[in-house]
Amino acid sequence: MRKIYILLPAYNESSSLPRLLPKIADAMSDQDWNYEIIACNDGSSDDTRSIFLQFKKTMPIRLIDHWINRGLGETVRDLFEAVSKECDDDDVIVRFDCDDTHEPSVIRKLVARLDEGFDVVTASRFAKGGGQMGVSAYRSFVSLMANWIMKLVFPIKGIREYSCAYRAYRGSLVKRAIRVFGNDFIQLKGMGFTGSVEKLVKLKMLGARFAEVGFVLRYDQKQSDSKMVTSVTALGYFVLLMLYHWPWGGWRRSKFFDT
Ligand SMILES: Nc1nc2c(ncn2[C@@H]2O[C@H](COP(=O)(O)OP(=O)(O)OP(=O)(O)O)[C@@H](O)[C@H]2O)c(=O)[nH]1
Ligand SMILES: [Mg+2]
Repeated sequence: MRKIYILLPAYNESSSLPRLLPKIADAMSDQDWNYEIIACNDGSSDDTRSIFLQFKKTMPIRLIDHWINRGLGETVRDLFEAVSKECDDDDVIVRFDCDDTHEPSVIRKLVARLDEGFDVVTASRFAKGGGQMGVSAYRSFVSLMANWIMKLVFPIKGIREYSCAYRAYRGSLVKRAIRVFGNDFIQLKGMGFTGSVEKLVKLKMLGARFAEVGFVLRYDQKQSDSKMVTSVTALGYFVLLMLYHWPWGGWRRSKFFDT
């Protein structure tokens, strides 16, 4: 039977996890799927670790521990490495945030779209039925501009949502990405939240087919503090832009279709 792997990067999310984890169990209960959560507690200084261990008694949770905070890039790298070792080609890998702004009920829609023949499906505020709640006008404007610029500089057919990392990936694609890129699947690990766009770019280089489904970002439910350092992430996007478009050997010219 096909398995759904849910990857959760978590840093100081003790206020959100007790609300989020039961929603995952609920979303999975009415599906004919096997599922497993692979969570990485990234050196949290709050109760994140013990909350995962508590829920592990009743839910299929595997916990990876970083004893020091390594940042989102390294955490997501470790999660993808772990899942690529064991997933089958037909399995589905879903990754979303632990801050209770990403509703697990969307997983069903992501998988249905994947089954239409896509390799990566993004939960998108900009697709039909999408939107956001509780986001300030200023933040909405910045996010809209950022996504518009990314569409311009990293055009990917089927993608309008670049900054939201709630996505489903086909198992075969993730295995191939780790085989081809290794540790460089997420090269800009230290550059804030850049890795989530870098992954799209790298998967495009592998010839992946992308699609979106509409989803509503529930920022009104956010309990934990924001961990995004805007300046580092903006710098990361600039570095990614350079690496991709660099005229002498930039990634844009690399093709891995035959690997
Ligand atoms: N492992 C790890 N995860 C992190 C780190 N910082 C943030 N995260 C996780 O990454 C996800 C996204 O972090 P958020 O703070 O929600 O960032 P965001 O969604 O881009 O922006 P905001 O919701 O405004 O904060 C959450 O699941 C966090 O727990 C970190 O240093 N290490
Ligand atoms: Mg968030």
